[in-house]
Amino acid sequence: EKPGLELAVVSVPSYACQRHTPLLHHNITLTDALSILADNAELGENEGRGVAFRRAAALLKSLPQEVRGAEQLRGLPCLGEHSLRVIKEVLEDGVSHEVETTTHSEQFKAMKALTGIFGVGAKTADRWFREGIHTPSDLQRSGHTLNRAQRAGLQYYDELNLPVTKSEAVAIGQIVESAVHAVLPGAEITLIGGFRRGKQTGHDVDFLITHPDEGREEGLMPKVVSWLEAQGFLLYQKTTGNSYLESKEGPARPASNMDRFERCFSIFRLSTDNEGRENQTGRENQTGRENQTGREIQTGREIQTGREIQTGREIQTGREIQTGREIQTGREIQTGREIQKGREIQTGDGPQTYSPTLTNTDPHTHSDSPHPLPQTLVVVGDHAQKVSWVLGHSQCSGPRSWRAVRVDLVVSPYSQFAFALLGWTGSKLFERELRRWAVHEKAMTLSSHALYDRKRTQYLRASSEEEIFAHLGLEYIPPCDRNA
Ligand code: TTP
Ligand code: MN
Ligand code: MN
Ligand code: MN
Repeated sequence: EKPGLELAVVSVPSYACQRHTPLLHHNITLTDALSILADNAELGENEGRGVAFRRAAALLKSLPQEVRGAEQLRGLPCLGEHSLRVIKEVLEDGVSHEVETTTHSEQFKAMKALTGIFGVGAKTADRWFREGIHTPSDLQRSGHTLNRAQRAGLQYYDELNLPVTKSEAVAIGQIVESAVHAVLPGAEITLIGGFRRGKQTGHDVDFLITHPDEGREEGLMPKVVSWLEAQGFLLYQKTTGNSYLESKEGPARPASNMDRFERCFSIFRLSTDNEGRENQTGRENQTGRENQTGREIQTGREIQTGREIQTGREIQTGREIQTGREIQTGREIQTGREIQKGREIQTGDGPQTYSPTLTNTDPHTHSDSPHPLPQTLVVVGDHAQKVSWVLGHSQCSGPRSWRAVRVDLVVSPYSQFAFALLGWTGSKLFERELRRWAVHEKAMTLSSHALYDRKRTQYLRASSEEEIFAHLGLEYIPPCDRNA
């Protein structure tokens, strides 16, 4: 018997929601390979295949030690034929041919770059790719009519692809709290998403808002958004009303990831200098910002006129250090790595020179100069907006003291809070597995609103995540172990 066979003896349950999956795990090389194939499948809109790779990767993330040989995998669930083949290849050769081919393919690179634009999904990216648009700068030059989200996504492309740090998330949290408490005292704000699972960086910051007096939360979002807008904190927002009550659909719509809460997808303008950050809470801020800005208040315009670029670059440089550090600190296994990978694909630079600029995504320009983009003014949409990065060389102003950050806000009635919390903490695969477990093993439907027992034909109430796990007959898995 070879040493290491003990892994096969360990019995591993097959649903990710039955397992503890920590952020840091022992099989990163293997899970990185599988997630590239999952990404590729999802970008090709082959969801089933994507899920198969994600389940295989999640299984490996939950193992207590590094897998060194394929024989250790005997008896483990979730490993399909294709995933096993890839795992074996990586174990034996260090790389998988299919993964290498994928990461180097023009289509994959283009789809990654284009779906990296906020507001652009796989369908749209694929259509553009077929038209020969491979990069955000190609898109910019194409003159395509973009919707409001996509225009913002293009305008803040670089920054939105920089990982959001935990301290930035905390600073955003203070702003959100000021806004919420200004319009509804007593409301409760909870950090959800990846940061609640213990990630040190994220692609955005997610918050769940509720109020102990059921009903008080109704119509809250437009007020919060107005407050934030008046204070100059929002670069973009799209608010959707609560459609749960009006929906005539059956209980706890099965197998859907979308919920019907009042929500807001936004881009925040986060001050990045310390002085600004201190002022960034509450009323005072208005003044703080005016002082500090004089220049920046014009930013509303200037964002579109070129200071930004400069600033964008500065921020990037400023943050490179941070990013590099984080990559070393054990990693942000998700966001940071992906970006790092994206960069590696495109430039091959070391992590300390990470620079997620558009130039990196352009195969014709990346090696030529640090700022190879044309010095042209480009008009996007009906508002004349110079897209920031096009003005890469602009010297018209000093360093910018803020950055753009994606923020998701969700409002839930108090009675649904536990379900919303569980549904919005993630990971996405963990959520999917919870719903699959509920349906297939318990004849229940779980959503971010409710849990419905189909045999007893009744809703099961819960005021905590622990109660929901108990209803589902699952051991409680804390947020930090939901990183499937
Ligand atoms: P994300 O913010 O997309 O992911 P994340 O926070 O886990 O990772 P990252 O650091 O990259 O931001 O989603 C957070 C959770 O919200 C995820 O579990 C899925 C859930 N969610 C919904 O329930 N409904 C929705 O419509 C969306 C967009 C997300
Ligand atoms: Mn998130
Ligand atoms: Mn080149
Ligand atoms: Mn989110």
